[in-house]
Amino acid sequence: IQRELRRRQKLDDYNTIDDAVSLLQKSKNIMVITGAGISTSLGIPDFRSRNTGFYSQLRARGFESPEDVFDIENFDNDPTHFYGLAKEILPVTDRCSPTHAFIRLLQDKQKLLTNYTQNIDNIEAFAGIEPERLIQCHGSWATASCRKCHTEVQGEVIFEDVRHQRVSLCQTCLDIIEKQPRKRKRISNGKSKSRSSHSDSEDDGRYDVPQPGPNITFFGEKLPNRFFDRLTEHDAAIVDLIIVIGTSMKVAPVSEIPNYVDEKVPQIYISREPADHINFDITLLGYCDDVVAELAKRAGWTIDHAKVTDAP
Ligand code: CNA
Repeated sequence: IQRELRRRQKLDDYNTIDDAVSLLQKSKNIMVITGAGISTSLGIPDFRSRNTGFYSQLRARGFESPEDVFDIENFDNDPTHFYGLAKEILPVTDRCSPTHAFIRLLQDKQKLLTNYTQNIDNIEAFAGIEPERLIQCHGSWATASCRKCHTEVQGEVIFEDVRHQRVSLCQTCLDIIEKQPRKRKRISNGKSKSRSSHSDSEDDGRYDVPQPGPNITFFGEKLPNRFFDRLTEHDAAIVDLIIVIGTSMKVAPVSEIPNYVDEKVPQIYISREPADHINFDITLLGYCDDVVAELAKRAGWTIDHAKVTDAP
C-alpha cells in the first residue's frame, strides 16, 4: 500500500507528452522494455491484439488455448503443431521499424541502459543494439538447437522447413542414425505423428529423429540467467527512466520488472491499448512508430529511418 501511495503521489509530477520529452532529455540510464507491438508494422503479428494477433488466428483454426502451441512439453510430444504454424511469426531479417531505430537512437545518445525485449525476432540486432545492452528475455530465432543432442545451428537453417510447415530434422542426429545399419531405413519428418508415438520404432518406417527448435523460451522453460543477473545486479540501482513499448505486459517475469526498480523511477507506457493492471506515470496511446517519432521531434532529435520524415 505504501508503495502504491508513493506511486500515486508521483503520478502528479508527470502527465503530458512534454513531460515525457523532458524525462527523455534528462535521463542517462533508460531501461526500454519492448514487446511484439514494435514489430507489427513490419508485418509480424503480435499475440494478443484482437482480430490481428496470432492468438486470434489460432483460435480461428480451432486452438482453444493458443498458448499450448508454445508449451515446451507439447513441443517435445508433437512438434508438428509448432512447425505447422510458426511461419506466421517468422522474423524479417533485412529491416527494422522506426521504434527499433528510436531505441538505437537512445543508445547513440548514450542513454540506453538496457533493452529488455520479449521479442524473438532478433530485429534489435539488425537495428544495431549492442549485445551487452540487449536482453532477449524469451530467446530468439537467431539460433536453433536440437532438443536431443543440443547441436546449435544458425536460425536460418530451419527457416526453409518452417516456411514449408515441415518439422525440421537435426542433421547431427540424422548422421548418427545413418551410421547405424539397423536404422538405415527411410527417414521422414512425418507431419501427422507425434514424436513420442514413434519414438525409436520402425513399425511405420519412420524414426524418432529429434528436431532443432528455435532457441526461444517456450512456456514452461526458464528465462536466461542473464535476465535476472543484469536486472538485479546492474540495472536496478542505476536506472533513471523506464519506457515500456508495444507489450501487453501480461507475461511474467517481464511484467514484473517495474517491481524490481525503485518506485521513484518514472515509467512511460507506449502502446495501442492501455495496460490497466499496471500504473504508469505517463501513458501515450497510439502506434508506437508515430509516438516515438513525435517524442524525438519534440526533443529535437532525428530518428535514422526512411519512414520517419520531418513533416509537422
Ligand atoms: P502481446 O501480448 O501480443 O501484446 C502486444 C501489445 O502491443 C498489445 O498491447 C498491442 O496493443 C500493442 N501493439 C501492437 N501493435 C502495436 C503498434 N503498432 N503500436 C503500438 N502498440 C502496438 O505481446 P507481448 O510482446 O506483450 O507478449 C510477449 C510474447 C509475445 C513474447 O513471449 C514474445 O515472444 C511473443 N511474440 C513475439 C513476436 C516477435 O518477436 N515479433 C511476435 C509475436 C509474439
